[in-house]
Amino acid sequence: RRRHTRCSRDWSSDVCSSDLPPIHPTVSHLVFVYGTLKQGFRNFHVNHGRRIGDAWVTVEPHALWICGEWWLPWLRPGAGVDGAQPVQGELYEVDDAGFAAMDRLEQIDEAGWYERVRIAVRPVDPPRAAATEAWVYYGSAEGLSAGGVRGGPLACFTLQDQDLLPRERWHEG
Ligand code: PCA
Repeated sequence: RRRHTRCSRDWSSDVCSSDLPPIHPTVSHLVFVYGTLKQGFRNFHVNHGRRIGDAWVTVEPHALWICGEWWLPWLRPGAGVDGAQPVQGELYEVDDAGFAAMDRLEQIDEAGWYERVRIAVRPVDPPRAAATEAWVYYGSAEGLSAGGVRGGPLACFTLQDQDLLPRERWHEG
């Protein structure tokens, strides 16, 4: 009898998960940045990610150009490109909102700007550390031919490269 009483409890009157305030679980995304989103560079304020490790590098050779009117770092796949090499950058874990902010900055919905794709990256040190997949913003092929190549292919976009665009023009590009 006792057991029966316990088991016949009416659970429908209990507080259940649907009465609790909604939780918005945020998914995290790994993003490899190689240009102005790096720490200390001019768009770092848009990067709300948590930095992982120190320097990372692409597993495949890439062509990192400086492109167009705003001297933007413009990463392209390296296949068949003279001087293509693994390119250095930083890895961040970014939540949904931070990811959306980066997508807006890079104008991935606009033709001729950046495209977000997945590539393999690995820590620079130690060189044998495991590779991982991450998102990266490739510059578009159209943007490269329309905007013109100003420099590269680079192994790494440096603060000196960033200064090729005068500071008073940073807000434009
Ligand atoms: N911002 C992105 C793509 C190029 C740029 O300037 C980055 O830093 O990875």
